Amino acid sequence: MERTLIILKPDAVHRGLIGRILARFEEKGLQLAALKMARIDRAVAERHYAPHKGKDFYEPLIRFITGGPAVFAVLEGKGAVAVARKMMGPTFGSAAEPGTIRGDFGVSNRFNLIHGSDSPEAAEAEIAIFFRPEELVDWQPAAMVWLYDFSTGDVV
Ligand code: D4T
Repeated sequence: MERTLIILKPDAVHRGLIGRILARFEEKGLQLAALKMARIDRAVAERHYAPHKGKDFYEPLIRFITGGPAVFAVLEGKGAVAVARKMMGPTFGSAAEPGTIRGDFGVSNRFNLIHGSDSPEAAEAEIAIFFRPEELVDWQPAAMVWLYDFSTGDVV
């Protein structure tokens, strides 16, 4: 199954939204493969946001993401990268549709609560930054056979 990396940013942690946001992914049927809390240090933040270096929002963004604890989760599921991105909504809280995480919980165009990998390749690279291989737990939810139809040989 495809994996994605989710980061609950310091605004989500400080606002007490960890449980509510993770619950959405659990309810959707994406399964947790790893979970931890840590502070993102400046070097990691600079690497993560390297494409934005030089932009006017770069320094405030680095301050924000390093300014409190964050929660890191690896989620698994069919098309997990795209499914999670859709659930998050677009970058700016002010523009995100109700029903999405950013649309329901935030209004800021910077404090946008959550990061999700934007491709399976990016997910593998980001997971390797935040987790050691042995921290990924290989398991199947008991309800797996009711999450997907496996009866045809495919995962539908
Ligand atoms: P991340 O990478 O944090 O998941 O965000 P997105 O993938 O949704 O969006 P992004 O890379 O375009 O932006 C990264 C981060 O920068 C903040 N930001 C962005 C900002 O403060 N001002 C801006 O004008 C933009 C475009 C918000 C998210």
